[in-house]
Order: sequence, then C-alpha cells, then structure tokens
Amino acid sequence: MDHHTEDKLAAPVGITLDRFIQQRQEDFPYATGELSQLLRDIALAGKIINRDINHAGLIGINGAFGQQNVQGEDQQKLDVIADIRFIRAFRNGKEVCAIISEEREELIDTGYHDGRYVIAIDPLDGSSNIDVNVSVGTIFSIYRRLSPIGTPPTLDDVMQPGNAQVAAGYVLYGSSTMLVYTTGHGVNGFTYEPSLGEFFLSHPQLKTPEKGKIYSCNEGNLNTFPKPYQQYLAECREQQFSARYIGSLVADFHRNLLKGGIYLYPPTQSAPQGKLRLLYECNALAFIVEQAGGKATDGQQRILDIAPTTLHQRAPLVIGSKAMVERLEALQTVVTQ
Ligand code: P6P
Repeated sequence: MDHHTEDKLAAPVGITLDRFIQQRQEDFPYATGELSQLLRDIALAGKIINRDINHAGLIGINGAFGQQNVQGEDQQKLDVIADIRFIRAFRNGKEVCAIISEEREELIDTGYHDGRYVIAIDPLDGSSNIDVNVSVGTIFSIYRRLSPIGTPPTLDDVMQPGNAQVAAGYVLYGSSTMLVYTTGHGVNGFTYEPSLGEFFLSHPQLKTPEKGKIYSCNEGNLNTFPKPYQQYLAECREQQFSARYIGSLVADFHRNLLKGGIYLYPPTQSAPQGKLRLLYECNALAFIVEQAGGKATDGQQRILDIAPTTLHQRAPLVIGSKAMVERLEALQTVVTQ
C-alpha cells in the first residue's frame, strides 16, 4: 500500500509537543533538559486549566473569588485556581527558583535554590470574560537566574529586561486550546487534542504579516489617548480597517499574529502608564511578535529594552504587524501629544 493511501486511511496526527521539544533540544543553549522539562510542565498546567475552564460553570468555579489582587482588581475564582496550578507546575521539576505572578504581590521563592530559571506569569489574563464564554489566556516568560546557583533568589533575578528572556509563550483557551511559544528560534504553535490529551504541532514557524487591516483597542478611551494614537486610529478608520477588540489580550494578540494587525493599549487619563504589565504580559508577547517578524513598543521604545523598576509596573503597548507599528511610531514624531 502506498503512503498516500495509508495517509488517506489513517491520517497522521502529527508531531506532539514532547517530540518537538526533544527534537529541538539543541536550540537550548544549556541543553541540560531542564528548560525542556519546564515547557512540558507548563503544557501540563495548561491542559488542567483548560479542563477547569471548560466546565467552570458546572462546578461552581465561575465568578469572583471575593478578594482583590495587587492591582486592585477583583480576582476571579479561576484566577486563583490558575495561579495555584501553574505555581505547582513550576515547582514540580525543581528547575525554578523564583516566580512572579500577577496574582501575588511579592516574589515567590520556590525554595529550590539550585533552580536555574525564574518565571514571570499572568496565570489567567482576561478572566472576567470567562463567565460570558469569551476566550482567555495564560502568558509566561522564562529567564535564567542572575544570582549564584544554590543561593536564595533575588529581585534582580526577576527584574530583567525582556531581551534577556530564554523562552516565552502563551496558552489560548479559545475555540481550540493552543500553546504558542518561542525559545528565540522562531515561533511554533501547538493545538490541544483533548481526546488524546496531547498538544500537536499545528502552526510551525509562525510569521506575522508585515501589514494588516485589523486594529484592536478600547476606543471608549479614545478621547484621552495621546494625539498620535488618535491620528493613527483616524487613519485606520479612513482606510476602513476592521476594529476587533474582545477585551482579552491573548485572543486579540493571537488573531492579529496570524492575520496581521495591531493591538494598542495607549496611556489614558486613568492609566497614564497604560494598563498592561511589563514583566508578565508585554515582554512575553513582544518576544513572540519579534520572533514572528512583528514589532512591539511602548510608544517610545522597544518593549524588550525597557529596564524594569518595579515587579508590577505597567507599560503602554503597541504590538503587531511591523508596518502598522512603524506608522504609529512615525506619527509620534510629527503629531504633538
Ligand atoms: P480594557 C484584561 O483585563 C486585560 O488585561 C487584557 O486582556 C485586555 O486586552 C485589556 O485588559 C482590556 O482592558 O480597559 O479595554 O477593559
């Protein structure tokens, strides 16, 4: 029987995440297998969160937890659950010495002081959307620690600029659940097959279009955006671009990554530094978009070059197709604020 007939009869399922990581082991500068195991642990936590999200309405874990996080935002029950599950995952392999999380005010010392890595994570971004069945996501960044192995982690370990990331990615809990990540050698997307419990390579070597016709921002704040942003959005409307904004960063980012487009969270009157957090939202997506041929700035400088000063600091975010981000940058130089 020829391969064509075989494949028609029994379509190949493709490469699992595990096989892919194994094959790409040589991409990791410190190919001791620790980073590989860390990525596997993240994928496992993603599968568990996917399960929790998919039946949240049935087991009473929808809705507010009843406390606020360090941002002063009402925590959803699933925010807390996702935070617990990912922190457990990072502790599993003893590769991680420190974690910062949107849901925790302070740096988390895992106690594994021989761990070579530190993690910055937003366990469940956009969680207020879960109750209305809109896609949500997890965003993570992985760094090598700076402090000596065997010593307690320090703030310097987690306050590194985004250009020091060794890996970054997101899990999108959407119409299908996907894991998209980079280790600095391109971007690869994996789609979860729940019936097999595996992520399969579905989007190899992702590249984002140089230009797009989609723009994503909360135009309800339009009048308080700096003038260059207002001018840019007027141009988008003049060119009859499509406004697509679902209030879930990972979902808006992922759609624009695949189709071409730009996501903007400019400075506003109520959020002069923007709303999104540099360490566990902007940096990871900036690393991914640059690896896919796009750009990410805070309106003034490359996101990945920003030297952090506080754990939960915010940054304005302009991210997506290169030509679209560069158009806004050009307006920044000619339109008075
Ligand atoms: P706004 C969700 O809270 C989030 O962090 C992102 O996922 C989303 O893009 C943004 O905030 C929405 O913010 O102010 O437009 O509601």
